[in-house]
Amino acid sequence: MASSLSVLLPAVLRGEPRAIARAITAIENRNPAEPGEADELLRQVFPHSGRALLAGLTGAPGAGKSTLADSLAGLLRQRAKTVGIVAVDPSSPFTGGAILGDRIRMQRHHGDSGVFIRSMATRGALGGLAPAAADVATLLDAAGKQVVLIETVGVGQDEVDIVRLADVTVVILAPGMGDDVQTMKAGIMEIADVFAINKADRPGADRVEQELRAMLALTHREDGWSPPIVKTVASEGRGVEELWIAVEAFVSHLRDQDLLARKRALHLRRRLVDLLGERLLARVLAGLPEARLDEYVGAIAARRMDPYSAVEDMISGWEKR
Ligand SMILES: Nc1nc2c(ncn2[C@@H]2O[C@H](COP(=O)(O)OP(=O)(O)O)[C@@H](O)[C@H]2O)c(=O)[nH]1
Ligand SMILES: [Mg+2]
Repeated sequence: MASSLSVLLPAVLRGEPRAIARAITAIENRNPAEPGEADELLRQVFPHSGRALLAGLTGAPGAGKSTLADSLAGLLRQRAKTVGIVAVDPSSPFTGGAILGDRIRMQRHHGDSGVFIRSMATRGALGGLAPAAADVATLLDAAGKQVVLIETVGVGQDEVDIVRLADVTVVILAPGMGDDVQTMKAGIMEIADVFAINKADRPGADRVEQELRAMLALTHREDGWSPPIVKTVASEGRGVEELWIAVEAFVSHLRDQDLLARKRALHLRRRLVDLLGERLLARVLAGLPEARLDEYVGAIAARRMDPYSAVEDMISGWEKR
């Protein structure tokens, strides 16, 4: 392990695509109960991270997130910026859409080691997708990607958590998708620093914009920022430059107000607490045989025990080990 890591780490830091891909696979397969190679790797890459701009792209399935991420990558490459894309897509099975989509998208940037694209699907019971996505973003950052785009379906809490690790969040809407502004999740609306109304080539884009403006007029943000609305046609690259200008304007706003460092510290704090929770849970569960867990469940179901006492029991059992 140590020797393979000593080869892998410098290759990751040099931004070699195959090394990055291998490292991500190790992150995806890591077991929180048994810290191993991936954890050692993450420990060693971490000091090299913190330089990239992390931008979240979220919105309903089919809104055009992947297409937009692709167009943005193209624009950024023209400006000689290196780009990483992490697409978190719990809606597509791991062997299905996400991976196939990656292959198609990678072809466009084929032979350009300045772009790295990777999809992740839902992970198993332990760990969760948000921490894994955060680790992958850190890895791409350390691998020298100047901009890391994190694409995620804006539906559940897990997805909101993922976007919460970004410096700037773009919420993507599109006309005629049943994702009317009124029905958008409040949580998603709150995290939008910039709105993209994609598929502006389709009828209804103006109506979406009007609804959005009406809603934004009622909201107030503590950081004094008014989220701009940019219309895009991602499939043709239209509006993509304007979108990036809006993203950069928000980041400048954060910098000017001394808010960027504070926002990042807040994100690190959340990751730290999440990691603590993940590791503690893994350890407590590792010392608890399935049969013992079943006994608790049986006792609770029969109302001989309550879940609160059971948890206290499990924790004190672990502490005594
Ligand atoms: N008409 C039109 N179609 C688009 C536009 N952007 C993306 N699409 C198409 O919408 C579909 C879904 O796009 P995709 O990027 O996969 O959406 P995602 O699920 O949000 O990642 C694809 O067939 C795209 O080609 C656009 O601006 N206009
Ligand atoms: Mg997508």
